Amino acid sequence: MLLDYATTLKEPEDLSINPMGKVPAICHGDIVVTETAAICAYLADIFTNAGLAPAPGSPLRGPYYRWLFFTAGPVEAAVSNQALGFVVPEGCERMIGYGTYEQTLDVLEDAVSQGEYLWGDMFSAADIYTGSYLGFAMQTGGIEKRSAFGAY
Ligand SMILES: N[C@@H](CCC(=O)N[C@@H](CS)C(=O)NCC(=O)O)C(=O)O
Repeated sequence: MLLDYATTLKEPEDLSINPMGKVPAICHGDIVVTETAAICAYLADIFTNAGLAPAPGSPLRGPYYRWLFFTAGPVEAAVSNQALGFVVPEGCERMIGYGTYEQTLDVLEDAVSQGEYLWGDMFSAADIYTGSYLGFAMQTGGIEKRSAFGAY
């Protein structure tokens, strides 16, 4: 079924799945999951055969969560605000979770420059999410095309 942002996605049936009236959202049996990063993490944990997440309790969960949440939080907010022309006023960087747009992109650039994937040799759901976000944002002009982002 095709949903339209302005109409069908805002109808009660869909709002009962995601009260934000936004996509993506999944229903897996009785479980509803919204938020792209949460969906990636949830599916990686359910479909363990895909090998997209380190095992629960593994020390690699640290960097895995770190970069999933970094993209979902600071990166998304910084890029959206930048696209809307909002610049964090000087001196207010401490009040904002992402500090500044430049700082957030610098940290992300460093993270994707460390190896083939976000943490070492393992491709994970964090790469799916961050890679997709970077690809989309570079395509739409939300993020400047730094060479490290392109290579990643
Ligand atoms: N925080 C949400 C944001 C999702 C989001 O921004 N969805 C947009 C499309 S990319 C949307 O559904 N917009 C439709 C609307 O708000 O009417 C996530 O990470 O999944």
